Amino acid sequence: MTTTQPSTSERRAQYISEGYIVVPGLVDEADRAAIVAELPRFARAEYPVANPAPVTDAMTDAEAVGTMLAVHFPHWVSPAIAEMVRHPGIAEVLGEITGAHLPFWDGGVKCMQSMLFAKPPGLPGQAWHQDERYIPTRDRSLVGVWIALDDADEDNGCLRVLPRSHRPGIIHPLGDHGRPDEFDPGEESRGFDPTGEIPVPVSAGDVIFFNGYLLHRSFRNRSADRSRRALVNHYCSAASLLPWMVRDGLDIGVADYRVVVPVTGDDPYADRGLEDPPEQVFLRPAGGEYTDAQEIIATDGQL
Ligand SMILES: O=C(O)CCC(=O)C(=O)O
Repeated sequence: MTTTQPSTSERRAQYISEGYIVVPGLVDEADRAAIVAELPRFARAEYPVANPAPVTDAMTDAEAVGTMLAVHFPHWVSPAIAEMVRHPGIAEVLGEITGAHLPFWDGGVKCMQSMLFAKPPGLPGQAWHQDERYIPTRDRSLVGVWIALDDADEDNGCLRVLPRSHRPGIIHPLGDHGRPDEFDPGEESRGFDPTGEIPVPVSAGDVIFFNGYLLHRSFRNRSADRSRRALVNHYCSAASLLPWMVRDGLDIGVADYRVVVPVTGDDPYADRGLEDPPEQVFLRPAGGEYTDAQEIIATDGQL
């Protein structure tokens, strides 16, 4: 894979046109290793976990990590991952592209979510979806930042995208995917032509940036012995209100999720303050639902 970096304006133009860009080698080996080292700590519940995995001391780290597909919101409790949310190279690219669809954007960016994927051999992918469906910014500033912790290819279930599918700026309806062998529980976007879908193979340390309206999915990890680990963080314009995980009874027009991390620029809502994150993260177990754990956190009184 080439390591030639495109210019800032080329990256921005490709992001606007295609809905995603790949920046090779953005995360160095030390940072990559620091994130990878966090996975067994979550599997062994060395950090506070709402739904701990069935892991014993006798298990190797690989066996322990093999019990889970992903960790939700690891940056709430892991200093290494909190640092990665504000990684300078990633912040620089976000400063170029986050408001690429907003002519008067002032450069402010905040992070609201992280997910640490283990995806060991045999574990399923995610069916077609648009992240904007779940994290509503509605101003086209939502960016997924997919940090490859392993080489990822079609064999171990790399990210797959439908280039240019972000262009209409519409949210597609959802339905059952009916393929539990391929995808984890969760619905699938419908009502679009998937012709033109492409895999996005990357090397460890490469970073994919994709628009929140871009249709994407991943397949099962079919490899015999290769994990497909990735840290995926989500960001948006600091000016976006985020009616996400809205408390009962709150006016949706003013609801604003404030468990966020300021990354670049000014926070125009700074006078509201930030909210502390919940004290526990939750795991998406291998082969299991995770809604209950999400509810535990959502009713923890802090979201
Ligand atoms: O990494 C994957 O397999 C899917 C990630 C994804 O769909 C997302 O972060 O929205």
